Amino acid sequence: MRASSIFKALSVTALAGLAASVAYAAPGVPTDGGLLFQDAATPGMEKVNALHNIVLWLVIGIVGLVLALMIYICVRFREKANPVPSKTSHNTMLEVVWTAVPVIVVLGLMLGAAPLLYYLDEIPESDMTVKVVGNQWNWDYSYPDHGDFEFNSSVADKADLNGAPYLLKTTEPLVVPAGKTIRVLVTANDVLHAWAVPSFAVKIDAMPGRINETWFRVDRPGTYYGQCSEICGFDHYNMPVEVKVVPEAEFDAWVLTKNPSYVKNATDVTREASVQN
Ligand SMILES: [Cu+2]
Repeated sequence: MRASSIFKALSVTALAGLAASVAYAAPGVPTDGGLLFQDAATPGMEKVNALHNIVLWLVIGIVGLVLALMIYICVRFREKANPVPSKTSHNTMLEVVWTAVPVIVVLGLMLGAAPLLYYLDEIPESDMTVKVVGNQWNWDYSYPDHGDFEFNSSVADKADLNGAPYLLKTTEPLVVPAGKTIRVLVTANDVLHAWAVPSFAVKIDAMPGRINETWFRVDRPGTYYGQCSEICGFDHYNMPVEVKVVPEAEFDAWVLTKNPSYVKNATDVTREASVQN
């Protein structure tokens, strides 16, 4: 094989490797060598991604500009080329510009970020609530709208993975219906934890004695992974979050396996009955 064709083969392999490492196999799952964020699974994460992509280019532009200016100054005003040093010490116009431009940039960043923070924080009209309780080192999930049944979700054994990612798969995932706005109440039993799912743009502290709330809505059924994101002790690395998003009918069937006496829309039925009376 000639040198040029070896080089071509190598570069094709490298490009393919790069493309494979950048592409994500599925949303909600981290990939070895992956770059940037995981694919967005919620409208909130889509907005975070969009803002991030703008800010990233802005940062690249600023860094590039400052670097270019520094290189220019180092070359243009070096000692060798300027045996008689300049005595310039002020330039009012320049000083106004280099003060005003960063202020405008920071204000622009604030105008982009503040509405997004409010959007993520403000819980819209929700379809159902789940309660999350952090323990050292696993999660308890309960469903107050579905008869308050409860179960525990711990890290899955290596032997039970079936191809799912190690340290992310759990013994039992949080199950929620697709296309519904889920309100999440988060607290903890012992120490600080944080319930976090990157592809949802959700990361919220779980604090003993306090209930924090957040929300998400996932339209695409699938399994999404996260981790406890507050150092909480010895097995902190060992308390993954697994959220399984399923079509509504499948969710209803799953609820019945957990709580056979649950009647869907029971409150609506009662309300209709009372209206008729
Ligand atoms: Cu934790």
